[in-house]
Amino acid sequence: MTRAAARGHPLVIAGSDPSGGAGLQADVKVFMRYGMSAAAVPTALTVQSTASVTHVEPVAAELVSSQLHDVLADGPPTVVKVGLLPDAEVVQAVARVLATMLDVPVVLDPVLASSSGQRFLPPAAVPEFLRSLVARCTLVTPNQIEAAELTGLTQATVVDQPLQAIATLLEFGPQAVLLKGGHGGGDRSVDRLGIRDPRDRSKPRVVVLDAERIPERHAVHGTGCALSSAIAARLALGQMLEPAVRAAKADLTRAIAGATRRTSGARQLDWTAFGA
Ligand code: PXL
Repeated sequence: MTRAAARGHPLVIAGSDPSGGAGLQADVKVFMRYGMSAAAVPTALTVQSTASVTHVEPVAAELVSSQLHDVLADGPPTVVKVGLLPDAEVVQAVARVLATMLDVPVVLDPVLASSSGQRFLPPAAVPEFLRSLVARCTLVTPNQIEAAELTGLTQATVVDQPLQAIATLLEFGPQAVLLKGGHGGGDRSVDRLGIRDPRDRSKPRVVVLDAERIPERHAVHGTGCALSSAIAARLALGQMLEPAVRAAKADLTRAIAGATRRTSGARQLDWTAFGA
């Protein structure tokens, strides 16, 4: 494998998951599988097992800013992946730094709450999140629940009219939206990638990414974190958005199929499925 430094310098800005299945720890592992050593700035410490999150402790916005400042003193990253952000102040701190490097691709996984129900970003911070962060991203990767909260549409509308949800999200300013259908029903896992048309803002190009749903007897932890990091890693390798998303989704499907379980909690992804 090529030496990590030659393959890019990713920056991850995300919450710590000490169980190792999601968050910052998952992101760093995924980047490593693509041959990249990621810089990693924690935005929050969580207390959790693989089964549930019991506490979220925000990192003070000034401390997030100073970590970013010192990490970036070594030069700009080749790609940025943003995950959990715990409050409006941290959202602003991250947005301020990203505004200084507008040519760097940013993949944002809008983790508003954990699947076990623990709130991460307070509802009152969502308008700031949309205005200063979603607006600046290359790609935003909501699931249906997150898309409903970000757009103000009902979840039923997001499920029945995904193109409306994608168009509404694109109006906030990102270049592309990956609306994930993984938490829905049925025997297929259908994601939709909506890409802004620079010539006609009202008509995004939408690609349907259809994969077989792998029967899940137990939840898998960290799928959204791993998918967004895999896409970001592929962008850092110079792949175009659509092939990067297609290949990352195929990687994730294999990682879910190979997931393992130590106790009664959620399974961990098969990290070896990632890599290019
Ligand atoms: O999977 C979403 C997620 C992201 N980041 C952290 C998490 C979780 C889910 O538990 O703990 C830190």
